Amino acid sequence: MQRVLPDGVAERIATAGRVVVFTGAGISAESGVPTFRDALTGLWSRFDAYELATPEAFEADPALVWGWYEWRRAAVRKAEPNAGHVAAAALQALVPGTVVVTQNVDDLHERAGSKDPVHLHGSLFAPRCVAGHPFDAPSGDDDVPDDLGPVPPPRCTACGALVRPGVVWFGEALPRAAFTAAVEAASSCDVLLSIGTSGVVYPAAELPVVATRSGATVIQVNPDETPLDDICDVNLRGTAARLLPALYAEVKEVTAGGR
Ligand code: BV8
Repeated sequence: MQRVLPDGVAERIATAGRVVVFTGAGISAESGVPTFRDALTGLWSRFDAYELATPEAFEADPALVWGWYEWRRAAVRKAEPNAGHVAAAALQALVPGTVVVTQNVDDLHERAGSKDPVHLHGSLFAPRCVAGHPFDAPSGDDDVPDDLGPVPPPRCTACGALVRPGVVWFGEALPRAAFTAAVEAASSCDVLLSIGTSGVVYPAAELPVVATRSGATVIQVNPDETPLDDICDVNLRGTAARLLPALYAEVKEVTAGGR
């Protein structure tokens, strides 16, 4: 397999006490899950994801926003983890102190075998009512039509309040435990891999900066330039599903004493 890492970097990862695998929408792109900056498709194409993912939008039109999340849930259910997710899970198994920290609300890291990924922005599969009661969404909604439109959200079985997606909307605080764990991991890691994120959404985008300020080696995997390029020690230009397996193979070779 063609080498992708500059000299010494595979050794740095293989011998690291702690590694953070920080991911964004790009790692799920090759699974067919549209990234946040990809224009929305179908009936959603006339909406802006940054506007729909807000408490204001849900307040104004709960059925529109709930319908959008039902559509995304169905798309993720139909998707499969790709070689990028699989390599991240394999790296976690190979290098014990590895933590996966994701901005993604899909469950593809878990389905690829990653242990306890930290979801900074919540999950599509943890709805709760606006009063905070968890809501047990009926599973098996795989037959959701592609042109699914607005769907009135269900009511909480405990208090009757509206049920909302268990995600963090713009203007909302991140779950304290998740963000604290992520900052703690980034400030004490030896290596942080930033995979498929544009680095524009805060406070998540601060994590690579926290890592580099703490002396960690920061490696970016992205086919395009991002605002993180300047703080990264290594910028690997390419897709997650192509580059992460190659990166993993090189680290494995080192741990197997092959280099
Ligand atoms: C808050 C869940 C305050 C919902 C999401 C500082 C400066 C400026 C603005 C702010 C700031 N601090 C706060 C803000 C405001 C705001 C913000 O950051 N705005 C941005 C847009 C300017 N932040 C917030 O509102 C946060 N909350 O600040 O609250 C507060 C504090 C205390 C008390 C009360 C309130 C909340 C932010 C979280 C919002 N929720 N998601 C949902 O999913 O519906 S964010 C959502 O968008 C994703 O989770 C993700 O984080 C982000 C999208 O970014 P990426 O994942 O990077 O994806 P993107 O599409 O942008 O890029 C994809 C990348 O992959 C590209 O680079 C592409 O080249 C690459 N790629 C493509 N294909 C591949 C690939 N890479 C590899 N392989 C491939 N195949």
